[in-house]
Amino acid sequence: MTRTDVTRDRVKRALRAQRIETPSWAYANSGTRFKVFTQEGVPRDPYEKIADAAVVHRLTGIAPTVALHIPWDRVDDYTDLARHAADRGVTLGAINANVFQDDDYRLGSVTNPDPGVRRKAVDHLLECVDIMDRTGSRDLKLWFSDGTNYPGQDDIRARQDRLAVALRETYDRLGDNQRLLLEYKLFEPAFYATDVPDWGTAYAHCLELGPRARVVIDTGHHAPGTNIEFIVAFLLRAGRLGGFDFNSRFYADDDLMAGAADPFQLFRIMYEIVRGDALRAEAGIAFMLDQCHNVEAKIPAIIRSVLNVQEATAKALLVDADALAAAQQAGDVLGANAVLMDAYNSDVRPLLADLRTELGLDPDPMAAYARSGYFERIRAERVGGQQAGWGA
Ligand code: LRH
Ligand code: MN
Repeated sequence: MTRTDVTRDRVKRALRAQRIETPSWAYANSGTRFKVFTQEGVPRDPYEKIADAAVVHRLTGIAPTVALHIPWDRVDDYTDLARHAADRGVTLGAINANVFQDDDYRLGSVTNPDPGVRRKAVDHLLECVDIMDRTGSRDLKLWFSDGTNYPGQDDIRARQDRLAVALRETYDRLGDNQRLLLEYKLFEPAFYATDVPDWGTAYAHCLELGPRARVVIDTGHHAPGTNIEFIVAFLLRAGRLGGFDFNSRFYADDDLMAGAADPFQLFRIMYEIVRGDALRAEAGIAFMLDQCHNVEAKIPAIIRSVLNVQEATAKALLVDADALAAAQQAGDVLGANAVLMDAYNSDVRPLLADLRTELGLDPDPMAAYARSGYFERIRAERVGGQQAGWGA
């Protein structure tokens, strides 16, 4: 066995364990404040969203869970929904709460000056934990749109106190195998101060809560120029990285396909994951997509995104760790950088095609989807009814 063969086997072994969670809402209509363009064949309910997610898993082999968003995915019988998913080879993943679409939340949800509004918001978070008990989900994912638009609009310190109280009550409601994942975002919809604006604020609240509170990094939620892989390395070292909402952006929270706008950034992020030995399931990192396919066909866009994360991971696994450590130790700046760039510039597509063949999958999932006739079928079947969306 040559050194290259050993490396290929090591990389394939690690990739076989990769798991990426797709978001139910990415299969539905989405858009911007200017327009939500509808598309043919879009799901009308969580059952159809899960059916589409199952196709992505069937073709990629590495997307076995689907994140839900409440109330967008509210159903009468979550046990039946979990059975529906299982019948199609997938399981229900993180439960995303939604306290950002109700008129009562104009001045905030859990941070609102009005205790009655805060009570309503916390009750929704607790309802989401009830749903997790029925879906068997491990993670409650919390993103708060809470913030202010003008200096003086509200007391920044008091809002942090209100947030901490709400998080505490929710955290204490979790079951032993359940976790709270706190997502931060620099701005939007708030345009002056966001109550959970950055990783430091999320991290501090998680430390205050307890060991089952971790931070989620949405790759679209940072100021331009932010070194996201530094945040990854830091939170991994602290044992407080809970997961990712992968997407990409050219400007703000564009929610474009992961790896589409900045594949090198995605590689650098996955390199810190590999370097931190955090790709394996035991590390407890939830690798999720959080995207909106406003103009492109949704299922192929999600397949492409899963493949983009897989490619970035394969390249990160190719980094010659010994050569890198030696160059870093020697202060060989260009040498060290070259080791990383060598991996990044490697064409991993043949290796991934082989891996899929070994897994009994079509080596080209995008082509396999196009040939499957699935789109033509759902376009014909899903006529009438209300297409699913954000309901915003
Ligand atoms: C907020 C966010 C959050 C979700 C929503 C769909 O921008 O990233 O993760 O709840 O998108
Ligand atoms: Mn997100």
